[in-house]
Amino acid sequence: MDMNGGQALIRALEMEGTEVMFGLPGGAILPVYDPVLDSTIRHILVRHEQGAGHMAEGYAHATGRPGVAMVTSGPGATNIVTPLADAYMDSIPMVCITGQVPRAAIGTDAFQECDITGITQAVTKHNFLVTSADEIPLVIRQAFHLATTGRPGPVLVDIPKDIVDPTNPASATGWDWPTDAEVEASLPGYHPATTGDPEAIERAAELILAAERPVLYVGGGILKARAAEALRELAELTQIRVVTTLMARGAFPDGHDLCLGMPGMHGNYTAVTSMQRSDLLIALGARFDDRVTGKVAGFAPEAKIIHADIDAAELGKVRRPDVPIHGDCRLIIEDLVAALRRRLSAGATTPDRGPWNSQISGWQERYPLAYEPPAEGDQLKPQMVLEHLRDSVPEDTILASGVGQHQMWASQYWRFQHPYTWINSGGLGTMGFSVPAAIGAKVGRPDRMVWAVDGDGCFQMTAQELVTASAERIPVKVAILNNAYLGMVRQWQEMFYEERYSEVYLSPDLPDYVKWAESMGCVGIRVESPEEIQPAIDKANDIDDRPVVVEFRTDSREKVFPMVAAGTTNDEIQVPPFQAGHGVQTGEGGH
Ligand SMILES: Cc1ncc(C[n+]2csc(CCOP(=O)(O)OP(=O)(O)O)c2C)c(N)n1
Repeated sequence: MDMNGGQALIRALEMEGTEVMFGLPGGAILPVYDPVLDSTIRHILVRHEQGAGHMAEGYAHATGRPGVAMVTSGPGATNIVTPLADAYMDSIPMVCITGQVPRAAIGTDAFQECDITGITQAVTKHNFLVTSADEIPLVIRQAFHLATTGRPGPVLVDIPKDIVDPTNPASATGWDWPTDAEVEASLPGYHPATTGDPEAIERAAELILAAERPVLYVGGGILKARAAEALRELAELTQIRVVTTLMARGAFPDGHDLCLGMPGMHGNYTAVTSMQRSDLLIALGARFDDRVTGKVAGFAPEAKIIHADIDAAELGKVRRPDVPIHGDCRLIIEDLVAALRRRLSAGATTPDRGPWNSQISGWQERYPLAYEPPAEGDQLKPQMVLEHLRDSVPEDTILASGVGQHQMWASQYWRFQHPYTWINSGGLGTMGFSVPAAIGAKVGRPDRMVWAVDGDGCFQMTAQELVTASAERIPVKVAILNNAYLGMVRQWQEMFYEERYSEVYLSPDLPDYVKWAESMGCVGIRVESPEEIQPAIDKANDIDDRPVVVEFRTDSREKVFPMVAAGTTNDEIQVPPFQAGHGVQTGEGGH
């Protein structure tokens, strides 16, 4: 069948199962936009290319399928660099198509030319500059294969205009759809790992049975590996407590007796301290991020480490594992469960973990996540808003968040019971992530309620995508925790810069969020007093034909606790002042 490169590109995306793509056209990608009109693929026209990238990420987070974005050359391409970096850090499968100037113009500083493969080399799993129309189907197949297998990540495909432009003879091509075997053979150096080394798995089983104070340290890789069920089996079989990192919230149900919640800089006391005092950390799809370890030299000093990861580069990158296991986490866990069962039925026993379990319960009792209730006349407590929201939505609601204090409170105070219900920017920490990510998630999961929790600073970065949501009838809901500040930065200035507040004040009224929401086709609601919280949430939950924005006026003085200050060890975790004041010994570090 004869076609042009642009048609081949769209056909290839269809063949890869693309149901939706997010993008914005321009000169270099124009010829590809023409066959979009005849395609089964739904195209969502964004208002800024950053929005397209984050929508693709939100879609991928919520569905497990790769998100697809398409933008033009030059500024279109550079506008999507942040989402690519974000997807790279958080291992999100994504395929991004960029237009490029015609081949003959490359390197001439042509209008809207930029070297996007050069620019994105460090933030993509792989990228391609396609040099002939005939290559398009194979490159698209390679791109999807690379994005979705092994450690997932973003792949960029840069397409010069002349090979997709039907007016140019260079765009003429046949249609040759490569087989799976041909795709694999075309990537001879790429061998994503599958099962783990059986000997390593046996050594891991031995360590697990011998440990007195084991903790399952679960990272986002568990979700990428679709391993939540396998993890549950492992935890229940061994009765080992589980911490879920910021990227793994929902991988193990918060309501489960064995769940300790989130560790890290703003993790809860018990999750942080149990890791710190553990004698065996079983790290599954986790990468010993500095926000989890604190000062690495002082991290979990007595713990042996089992580290399973799909990416061999993670093993020993931060902390040398006693047992490294390279492979797919789901398969590794399944093999580990089988090895443990064999040993248990052959009579293996575990040491008495009673003292450890009571130590954990003691910490949970003494240091629950807590905040001081508002005094009469105070502004809303952000944690209280989140508790109301959490208790008013279906359990499988998808929650997206921005970056800052509101993100930490959302992760702390929500109750994640299902995988793929928490979407946030963990590695890159990208302000402006939540609104477009929530839109992408809702497109992928229209059956689910989708809320974005955002800060007033973050909201101002990408709010215009609510115009996209209104135009496309994507009824997401946004809760802005408006504390009139770049709150997280304000918190650091208060705690570490002697309350010298530099360039963090935003104003509560500028912009007027309700009017802004309304002007974008959304319902806008403002909440200023505690009595208004519940009715506003109920109203927002009832609206299903357009986006809703609820602005909550929150107390700017509120800080996120617990906190492990940057550069300190997890022993130095700071609980909120009203808990610290009780004179209780706070772990062996004590303070
Ligand atoms: C794009 C980007 N710029 C700057 C930062 C640094 N930063 C981290 S949190 C934060 C404040 C966020 O403010 P807001 O959205 O109002 O949320 P809050 O912390 O008040 O909840 C800033 C500026 C960032 N993470 N991302």
